[in-house]
Amino acid sequence: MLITVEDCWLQLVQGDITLQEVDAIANAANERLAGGGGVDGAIHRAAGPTLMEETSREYPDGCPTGEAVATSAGSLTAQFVFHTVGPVWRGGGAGEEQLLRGCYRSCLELAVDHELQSVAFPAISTGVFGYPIDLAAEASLDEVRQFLETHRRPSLVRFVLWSEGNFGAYARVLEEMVS
Ligand code: AR6
Repeated sequence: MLITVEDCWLQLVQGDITLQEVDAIANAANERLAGGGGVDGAIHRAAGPTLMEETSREYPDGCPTGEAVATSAGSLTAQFVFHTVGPVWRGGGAGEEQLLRGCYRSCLELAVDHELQSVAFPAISTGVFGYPIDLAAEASLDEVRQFLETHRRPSLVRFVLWSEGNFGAYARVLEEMVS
């Protein structure tokens, strides 16, 4: 599914983020940037050990929740990995939405700073961190749309949803958004 926002593309695909041919991919990391399971594990496995060497060297204090840091991307086709830390879902009253929005905004700011054309995102926080998928879809698609409306770049933002269910949830929200 693909829509335009100003002169940019906002796209949803189902698939594996490590295989995307884009300038940067976002990683759903933890505050220590210590690696882990889920998409974080997949990205580190596909990128190789240089990714962890670089995060440890450049960001020994990790990354706060809602923010993002950039590294190179090892063996991946992307040039950069943006490590961002989503909130753990605690019922919705602990600032989760603003923190999740912050993840997307921070990564898009890094993309603009590095003059990149394309960025791919997973559904941050919706796995181990337990953020409900429908609410995550609403917040993340709205934040990305607002960013593209304001900044008119990067040219392509792609959400890469791992499961059919997650793809469906994002597609429903995006359809609602354009109708
Ligand atoms: N490509 C795209 N999406 C994927 C892939 C993939 N290869 N693999 C999983 N997903 P999670 P979180 C989806 O748990 O909730 C880690 O241990 C998955 O279906 O990876 O932000 C970190 O180190 C889900 O919808 O991230 C942190 O400690 C989404 O990615 C913690 O988990 C996010 O699930 C972060 O938890």
